[in-house]
Amino acid sequence: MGKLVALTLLGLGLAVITERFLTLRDKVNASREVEPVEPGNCHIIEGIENGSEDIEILPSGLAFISSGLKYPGMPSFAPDEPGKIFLINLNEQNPRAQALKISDGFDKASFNPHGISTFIDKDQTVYLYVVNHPHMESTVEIFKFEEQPPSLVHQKTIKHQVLKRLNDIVVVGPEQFYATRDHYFTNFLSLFEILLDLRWTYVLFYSPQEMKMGARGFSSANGITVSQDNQYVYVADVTAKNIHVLKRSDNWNLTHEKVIQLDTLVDNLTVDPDTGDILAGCHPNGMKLLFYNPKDPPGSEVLRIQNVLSKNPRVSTVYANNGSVLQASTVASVYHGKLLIGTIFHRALYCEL
Ligand SMILES: *[C@@H]1O[C@H](CO)[C@@H](O)[C@H](O)[C@H]1NC(C)=O
Ligand SMILES: *[C@@H]1O[C@H](CO)[C@@H](O)[C@H](O)[C@H]1NC(C)=O
Ligand SMILES: *[C@@H]1O[C@H](CO)[C@@H](O)[C@H](O)[C@H]1NC(C)=O
Ligand SMILES: *[C@@H]1O[C@H](CO)[C@@H](O)[C@H](O)[C@H]1NC(C)=O
Ligand SMILES: CC(=O)N[C@H]1CO[C@H](CO)[C@@H](O)[C@@H]1O
Repeated sequence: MGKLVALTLLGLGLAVITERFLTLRDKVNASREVEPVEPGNCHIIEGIENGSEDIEILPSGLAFISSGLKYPGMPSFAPDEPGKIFLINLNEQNPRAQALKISDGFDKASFNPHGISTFIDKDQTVYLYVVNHPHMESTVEIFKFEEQPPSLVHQKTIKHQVLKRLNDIVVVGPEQFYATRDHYFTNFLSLFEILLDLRWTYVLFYSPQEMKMGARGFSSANGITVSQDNQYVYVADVTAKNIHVLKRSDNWNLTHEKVIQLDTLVDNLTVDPDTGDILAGCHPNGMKLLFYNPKDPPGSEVLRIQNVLSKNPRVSTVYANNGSVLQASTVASVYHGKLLIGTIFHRALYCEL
């Protein structure tokens, strides 16, 4: 009798896992070849070949790009080189990338930059916050940006047991930020986490005085950004293929407002400073990303979401490519009619809109 129960349970367990696996396969296999879309004058940015994972553009038109991410399960073309932060001036006719000099004061050899965010203080000093994964841990590094000569001066490492397995960050005040925790486990176990659809990942709020849960219930919380008026937080749930719109309260708590469902794996988000639209860097075909084949590479897709807070937000494609030009886009950021598109491990693209 006991054996029968055990067998039944085993059978049920296997059925659940099989069903979840099929769901997962559908989830990551967007089973969609992208039709090419190009907004106009686009070209590859010289000097970036090994990733442009996240992009932050300052109001002055200077852009920071994090490069060289080593992330479990993702390809890397430069697995033995430390990561870099590039600087690009979008006011130039033909912008070129320049790797920023980084001061001593932290372990540069294990620099593995992921999500980035900037903070400008009252004196117009620019600080760059970087989610770093030295030896696959998670820290937040704070740098001061010096314009002449362009360099990053390390100020501080924030390391806390709450700040584990971080993905992206959005700074909302001095040493105050929201961060996404994208998974709990490493490699093998994280597959079960996704298979069982645990939705354990979350957004947290961090400040030196207080740390708290911002919002939970994401399959895999990834990119994060805030609306122009600072009242809403937008979170990309990559495996659920959607964007969560969360309302911020005065004490930094977040409440779910709505979900914008898309048909693509949504990676990182930015807001168009001229219109307030969300720009989303997406992966149209997850399988090609997980099983990388240079002959049939993963493509790129950038979506624009207009009227985010309305009943019917409008979704349009800004850029799409099958990987022949740009592989595995993660993020897109605009600055007065100019568009920069970043990728996990590939190149970076500049377009005029
Ligand atoms: C993914 O989708 C494509 C196109 O529909 C299909 O040919 C392929 O078999 C799918 N792959 C998997 C692993 O399901
Ligand atoms: C990219 O990585 C390869 C392999 O490590 C290296 O040869 C190349 O110089 C790197 N390119 C850039 C622009 O850093
Ligand atoms: C909001 O945050 C406070 C702490 O700052 C917490 O005690 C409270 O439970 C939170 N409220 C909600 C609705 O999450
Ligand atoms: C991608 O598109 C280019 C041109 O649009 C085409 O030449 C190439 O064969 C396509 N590659 C794949 C793998 O479909
Ligand atoms: C800034 C940011 O969210 N970066 C993420 C963009 O998403 C890629 C892929 O999941 C992540 O690798 C980085 O997560």
